[in-house]
Amino acid sequence: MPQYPTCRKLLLLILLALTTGAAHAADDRRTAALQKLRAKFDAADANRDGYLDRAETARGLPRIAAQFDAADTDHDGRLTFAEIAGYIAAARAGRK
Ligand SMILES: [Ca+2]
Ligand SMILES: [Ca+2]
Repeated sequence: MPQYPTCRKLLLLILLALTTGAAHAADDRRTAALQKLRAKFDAADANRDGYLDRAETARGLPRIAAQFDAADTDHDGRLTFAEIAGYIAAARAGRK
């Protein structure tokens, strides 16, 4: 058996480990940001119904409150965590 393919396989494995490591770091940052947002959302949700109405949003997430209608994608007058997270992700993607 020649050594070369093994070497190449090892190199590929190292490359794979490096790239997935970088992807994980980005995932970790995203997860940390989402956890922070979740904590803010829960803190802002004064009546604990799982939604933020305008007043709750204004108190807890003033920057989102300014964009309330844009974030409220189903236009029911209240924001779910998914709506806020989705809005932030879209805003971030648009800024790039
Ligand atoms: Ca609420
Ligand atoms: Ca909504």
